[in-house]
Amino acid sequence: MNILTIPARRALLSSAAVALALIAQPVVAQEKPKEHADGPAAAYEPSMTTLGQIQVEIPGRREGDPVMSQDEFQRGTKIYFERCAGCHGVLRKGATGKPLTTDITRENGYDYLHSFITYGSPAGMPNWGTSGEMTDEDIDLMARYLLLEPPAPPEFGMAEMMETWKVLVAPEDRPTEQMNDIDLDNLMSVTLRDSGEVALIDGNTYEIRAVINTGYAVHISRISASGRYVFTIGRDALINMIDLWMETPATVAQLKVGSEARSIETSKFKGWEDKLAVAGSYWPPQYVIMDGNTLEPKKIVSTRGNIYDEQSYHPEPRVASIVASHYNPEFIINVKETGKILLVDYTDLKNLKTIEIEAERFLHDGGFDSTKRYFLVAANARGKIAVVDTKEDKLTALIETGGATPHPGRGANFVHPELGPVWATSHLGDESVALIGTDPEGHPDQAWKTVQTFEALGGGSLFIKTHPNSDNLYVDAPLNPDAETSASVAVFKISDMKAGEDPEYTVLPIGEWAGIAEGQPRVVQPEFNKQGTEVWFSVWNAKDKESAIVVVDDKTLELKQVIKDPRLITPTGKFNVFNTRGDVY
Ligand code: DHE
Repeated sequence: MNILTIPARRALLSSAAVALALIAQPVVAQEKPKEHADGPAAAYEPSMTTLGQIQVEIPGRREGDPVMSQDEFQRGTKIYFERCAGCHGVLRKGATGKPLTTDITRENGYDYLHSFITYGSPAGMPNWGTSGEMTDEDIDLMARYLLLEPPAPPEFGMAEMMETWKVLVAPEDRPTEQMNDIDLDNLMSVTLRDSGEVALIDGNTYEIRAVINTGYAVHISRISASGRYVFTIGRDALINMIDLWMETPATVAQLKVGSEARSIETSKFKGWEDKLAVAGSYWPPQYVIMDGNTLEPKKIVSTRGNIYDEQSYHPEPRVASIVASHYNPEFIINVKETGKILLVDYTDLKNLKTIEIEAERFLHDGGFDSTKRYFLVAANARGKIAVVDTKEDKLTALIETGGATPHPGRGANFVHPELGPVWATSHLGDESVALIGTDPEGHPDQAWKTVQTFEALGGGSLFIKTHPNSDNLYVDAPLNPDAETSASVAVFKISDMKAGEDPEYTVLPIGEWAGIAEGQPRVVQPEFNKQGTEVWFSVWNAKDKESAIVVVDDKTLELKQVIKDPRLITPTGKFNVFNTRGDVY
């Protein structure tokens, strides 16, 4: 397939064909249970794989409990944490999925549970049995397992953290100036998901300068305000702090902050650059503030508490995205299940001041507007974007995007020719892109509203991106069930956009350009170089198959480079040092 220009609403795949596997949320109304996808899509709902490794005891037997051996219980726990806990919660108290506490499961009984697991439900429960994902034996095991009390995984406090803390190169032994010739601002830190590594790739020469061991299924990289340190976090909650000034960049400190985690950030306010780091965990539900030079844990704060609206207690509210304010010495911490956004003042950890904003449940990912004053975060299972004014420290708006399951990554900021400054998100559950007005001064009528929606390639989009120097908006669709769609990207020309009119888009066959013979690679997460002249895409294949990174010239939309290397195993997120540290997107 060559580059293709398509009028909007004639996408590669009919929007109705999008039934996203494992997006177990009620937002996509469906008549029949969802089918499972395989490969990367199946990995999308949180899978608590690390928790699944923990040894647990069968809680005290009660009368009528099914008989289960310790081995069976251990296996049931592993399956539960890997496949069910993401939606139903570690303690089975419910999240996007229904609660599965024993008062409910015992009332429903073994036969009901068995058939529910086998056939799924229209509300979003996957059909684990009929899809072939679970064997009859496992379904029987899980139906019995759910009749027993859930095990509580261990907490992870200061004592446990201190046991994992390692300073591999002390601050006084680190270089006092940059010891390599890398253009650090244009370096890309690339997640190699299934090998648990990051590749540091030179943005000018496309050369891999280092491959560094990180946590299990490493998730994101964030960069210190100075640009010297890269922080990575694995799903096993292991943080690596990498010093880019060393001759060959390497890990200088490590800390494990829990059993399951997804987010990490560093302090960015003037005077606090590189001073502190913060990480949020899925389990235990908490965040930890660390020394920004050594990762020494300073303060652990639990996020357990009441859901913002119904004010009932939630035992395991996971920490989703975290960003650092540019307007105040604060971390902005998004707590998923309670729907609260915490603005944590990091200037005095002994007398910690936190502003707690009531936002919306199921907060997930988000980014700043172009002025960096407003933070926009998706409450994705609620179809909304919450906007926080980080200067005044209050909720500005809660906006319906009109689409199913907004998933912005950090979003995309640009000036719409007719609507003024906007921030954009794409959606997991359908093909729509929503633009939200972000200029309350210059365009008060458009501010904090969904001012335009239009269609991109198809559902299953995860990330959207542009750059202040670019006239293009890129939208991926890696979780789309259609192979050609999931290997392509839609590009919209910003200067051609008109209010109320669906823009045309160009389709880039990135997967085909990668020239990969085997597998079904998905194209994920556009990321710009520092100058905004090139955009990089991961071509994400299975672990045992070839993957690649494809670099596109932003002006001509032509292929510029295909980066291939046996070390590039399952590349997904890419984090340009300059753009990530400055929140340029
Ligand atoms: Fe992510 C960001 C959670 C699956 C790639 N992901 C985030 C953030 C959270 C999150 C909370 C925001 C971090 C921040 O800004 O501080 N992700 C989760 C999950 O719970 C989920 C759904 C399932 C799981 O078990 O982890 C999940 N994520 C994935 C993937 O399958 C992806 C596509 C591939 C991969 O590498 O695992 C993936 N997530 C990413 C990326 C970002 C991210 C690339 C950062 C985007 C950015 O531009 O900043």
